Formats: sequence, structure tokens, C-alpha cells
Amino acid sequence: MGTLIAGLVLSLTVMTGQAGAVTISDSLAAISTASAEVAGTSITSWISNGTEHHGLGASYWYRVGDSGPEALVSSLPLIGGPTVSGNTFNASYGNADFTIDFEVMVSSAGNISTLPVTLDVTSHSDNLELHLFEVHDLDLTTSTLGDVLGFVPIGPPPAPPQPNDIVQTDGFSTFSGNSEVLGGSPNVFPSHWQLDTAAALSALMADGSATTLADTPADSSTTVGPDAAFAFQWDTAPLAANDSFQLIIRKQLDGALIPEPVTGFLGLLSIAALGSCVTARRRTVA
Ligand SMILES: [Ca+2]
Ligand SMILES: [Ca+2]
Repeated sequence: MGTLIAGLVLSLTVMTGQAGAVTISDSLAAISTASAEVAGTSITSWISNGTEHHGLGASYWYRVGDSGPEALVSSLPLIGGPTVSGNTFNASYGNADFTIDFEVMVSSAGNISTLPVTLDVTSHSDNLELHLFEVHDLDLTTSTLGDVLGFVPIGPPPAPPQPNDIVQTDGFSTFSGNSEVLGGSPNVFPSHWQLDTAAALSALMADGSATTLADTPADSSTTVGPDAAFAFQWDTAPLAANDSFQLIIRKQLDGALIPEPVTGFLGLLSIAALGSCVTARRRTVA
């Protein structure tokens, strides 16, 4: 019986693709906690103050050139890590043509949890056309229902700045995110984007053929549940050997936290103090 149960658990683990998942976490005294589960280059759980906000979660994909399917970055050979140090996950993947160092960091400060994701890309070959993709499905406050997702109106897209600042709300929690490319030939802003159902976006990555996201919407109109999700695509200009760049994807959750009498002025002071620590820690990592 024990073997049967163990076998069943193993099959379920493999089926859900969470083999090797590890947890990173952060807490602010007795006020707040946040954790994330990372498996390869997929973030399968994001819990802030006891509430799960991830549906399918976030996953990071790549394609070389204009043909062929996309594949998970973590399907590349693992060449470093994975390591977990407190609130930070690191792993390096790559082959003879390029290396991607993948980092996820979770932090908690009161109602706010942040989850910055960094991909440091180094080319080892000339004329490398690398395409990176993110698919992120949040089900805020655990439910797929009621989520409203859209780009913050920041001028008339799609002319630069292209849609980048994204917001998802469900009445109880607010997610906001954006990204930036530092030090390289790629456009600073995402090359393409798409708001769609989680199932549709996941299918685009797994359909075996080259995908270019649809650039929809091209304005700040919103997508309302039942299962809203978003995807971004970054296309590099051909990279030369030793070219490198950093893609930083910033994510923040602002969730309702049940107020307690102790979280008065002193609590706010502690949050401010921790905010400085988090900032300092980020700077060291960067
Ligand atoms: Ca595809
Ligand atoms: Ca969703």
C-alpha cells in the first residue's frame, strides 16, 4: 500500500511538472510573510500572507531563430545550481550557443510582496537570434473569477513606449508589473505582448511551431476573467559572441491584510525599515 501511494504521488508530481520544485520565502517580523515555489524556470506558486495568487504561474521560454518551437529555458542543460539562499533562487541553463542565468527573489513587507525575476543572457556564438517569452497566469486571491487585466495607459501604444506596465485586479488584490532590458541590443521594451486566457497562451508555447505574440490589445482596454493571463516576447537583434544583456521583470502584489491592533505606527516604522533592507539587498544582488 505504501509503495502504491508513493508511486501515485510520484506520478502526480511528474504530471504537474513540479518535480524538483523548491520554495523561497521572506517575512517581516510577525507582520507578513510571502513565499514562491520555483521549478526550473517556472514559478508555480506565489503566496502572500497565506493567500495563493498563482494560477498556472509564470514560465520562461526561448526560441532561437524564426522557426522551430519554443521551449522552456529550463529544458536547456542545467549548468549551475539550482541554489536557494533565503528568499532567492538561482539556476543557470545553456548550451554551446548561449547561457541564461535565471534568478527569482521574493520579499514581503506588510500587504506588499515583490517577486523580481532576472534573466542574464550571454551569447557564445555570432548571429544568435534569441527570442525570450514569459507567460504569466495569476488567479488573484486564489480564484480565476473576477480578475481584470490590462495595460496602464502610458501614451498611445504600440509606438514606444510599448505596452509594458501591466495591472491585474480582483477587488481584493492588485498585481502590477513591468520589465526592462539593460545593457544589450534588444529593445528596452517588450517586442510583442498578448492578453488572453491562460490556456491559449500556454498552447502557443507548446504548439510545436514558432510563435509571435499578437500585440493585443494595442491599447489599455482590459481583459476580464474567467481566466485572464498575459504573455510578453523579447526579440534580440542578432547577438555576437560575448554579447550579454539583462532582462529584469518586476512583479508586485498588493493584497488585503487583515488589520491587527499592533500594526499601528510602530508597524509602519518596521515596514519602512524593512523596505530599506530589501532595497539594499536588491542592490547587492544586481
Ligand atoms: Ca509556438
Ligand atoms: Ca488567471
